[in-house]
Amino acid sequence: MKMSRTPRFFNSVNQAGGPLASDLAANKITYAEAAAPLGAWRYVNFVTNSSNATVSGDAADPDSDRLSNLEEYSFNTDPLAANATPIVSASLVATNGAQFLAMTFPLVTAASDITYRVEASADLQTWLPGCTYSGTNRVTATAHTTEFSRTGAGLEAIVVRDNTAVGNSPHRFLRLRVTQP
Ligand SMILES: [Ca+2]
Ligand SMILES: [Ca+2]
Repeated sequence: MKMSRTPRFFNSVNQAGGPLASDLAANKITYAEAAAPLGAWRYVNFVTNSSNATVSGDAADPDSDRLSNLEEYSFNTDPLAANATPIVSASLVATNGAQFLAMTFPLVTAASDITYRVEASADLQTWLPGCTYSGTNRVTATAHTTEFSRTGAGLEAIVVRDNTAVGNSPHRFLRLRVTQP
C-alpha cells in the first residue's frame, strides 16, 4: 500500500455523512497525493475520470443538478448524485427592529483553496461586495452585508444578512459566488 504524504488532509476535508466517508472506510486514503484539497476531492469522487475535464472539471455538472463541481466541492455535496433541495437558502432576519434579507449557505472549513463571496444588489445589475470566506481569511462585515450567525464545525452553516433593511429599498437581492482560489 502506497502511503500518502498528506493523510491529514483527508481528515480535514471529509465531513461526517459526506461523499468522502465511504472512501475513508475503504482505505482509499492511499490516493491522497493531490497537491490541494480540491484536487484530492476530485480524485476521490471521480477516480478514473479525475483528469477528464468534461466530467470532473470545475464547471462540469455530471449529475445535472445545476451545481457545478466546484460548487459541489464548496458545499460538501455529492457531485455524482443530484441534489434536490436548494443548498443555498434565503430568509428574513430581524435586527434592531428591522428586517433584512439573509442567505444561508454551507461552508467547508478545510476548503482553503476557494473563496465564498456574498454579493448584494438592488437591481440585479450592480453587485456590491459582501462577506467573503477564504480559509482563515474571513471578512464578516462590509458596507453591504454582515455575518448574522455561524454554526457547526468542519461543515459550517453561515448566515449573512443584507445591510439594507427590506423596508428601505423596493428590491434587494443576495447571491453567492464560489471561485478558486
Ligand atoms: Ca452537479
Ligand atoms: Ca450533486
